[in-house]
Amino acid sequence: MRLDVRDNTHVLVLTGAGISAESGVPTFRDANGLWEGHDVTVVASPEGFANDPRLVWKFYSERRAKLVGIEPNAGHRALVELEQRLGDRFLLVTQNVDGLHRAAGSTRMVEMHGNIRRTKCWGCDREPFHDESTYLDKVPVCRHCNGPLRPDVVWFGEPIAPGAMDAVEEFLGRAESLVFLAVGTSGLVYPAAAFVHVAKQRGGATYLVNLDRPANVDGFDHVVIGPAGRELPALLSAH
Ligand code: BJW
Ligand code: ZN
Repeated sequence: MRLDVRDNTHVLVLTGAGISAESGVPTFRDANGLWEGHDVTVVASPEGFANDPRLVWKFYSERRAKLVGIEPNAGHRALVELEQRLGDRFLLVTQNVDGLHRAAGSTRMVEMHGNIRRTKCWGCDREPFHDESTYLDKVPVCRHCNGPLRPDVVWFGEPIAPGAMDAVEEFLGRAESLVFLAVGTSGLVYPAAAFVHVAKQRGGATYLVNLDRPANVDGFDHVVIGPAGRELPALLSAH
């Protein structure tokens, strides 16, 4: 199968943890969604942070440390090539916080769940800042307000990263002919899981590349089951 891209086709791509799996980044729901016996959806939540910020920083610090030396894979690179062909008729929205799309060279890209290598303040509005430090024993403190610092990622119940939904709306607003492609995502987390339905409502053709059948599989017109590093380059190869 090939993605059907014509002269005026706009392609909106949504990626999830599965696209980074072949780079060696564990998916969110690997190990049955557990980290050291804790439910990751609790560790990655405002309630979890309020209850035990040290534990939450340990979780994110370990994940920061594991990203050192990790490289993008053929799936990330195939999306860079597609962007180069389409220019402004391309937008990539990623749920991933690992920064691998940017490392691969994607530029028309929004990180809707934030970035794990940024830190922000839980207590004040200071600008989030680049941070690769690991905090294993002590919760870091803000030098402006003395409040606890936290990773600049989006937890359940929090609004999507500033500007991300606007970028999607703006893109959909100028898409004459729309193709939507989801890659490596379980279709369990909203609003990302609903993008396929939004695309269909707007007359878009919908494609999926995933290792297994996700929760929202029924919304897709074309389904490719297999690893993204192998299937994406094939699906996106130029005619
Ligand atoms: C491969 C592969 C390979 C493996 N090749 N494939 C509507 C209905 C119901 C509930 C809601 C709703 N709207 C909102 C909600 C609430 C909530 C929600 O969705 N709850 C559900 C659980 C029901 N959503 C929110 O709270 C969101 N916020 C929001 O809506 O705000 C509204 C608001 C407005 C104004 C004020 C306040 C609020 C926020 C969601 C935030 C999600 N955050 C996390 C953590 C980020 C930080 C971190 O990384 O720690 O984001 S949770 C986690 O899940 C992470 C991921 O980005 C996200 C999605 O996971 P993903 O990427 O799909 O990974 P996996 O592991 O689940 O799946 C991987 C897939 O890849 C699998 O299918 C594999 O088979 C496949 N795969 N290897 C191809 N090689
Ligand atoms: Zn502060």
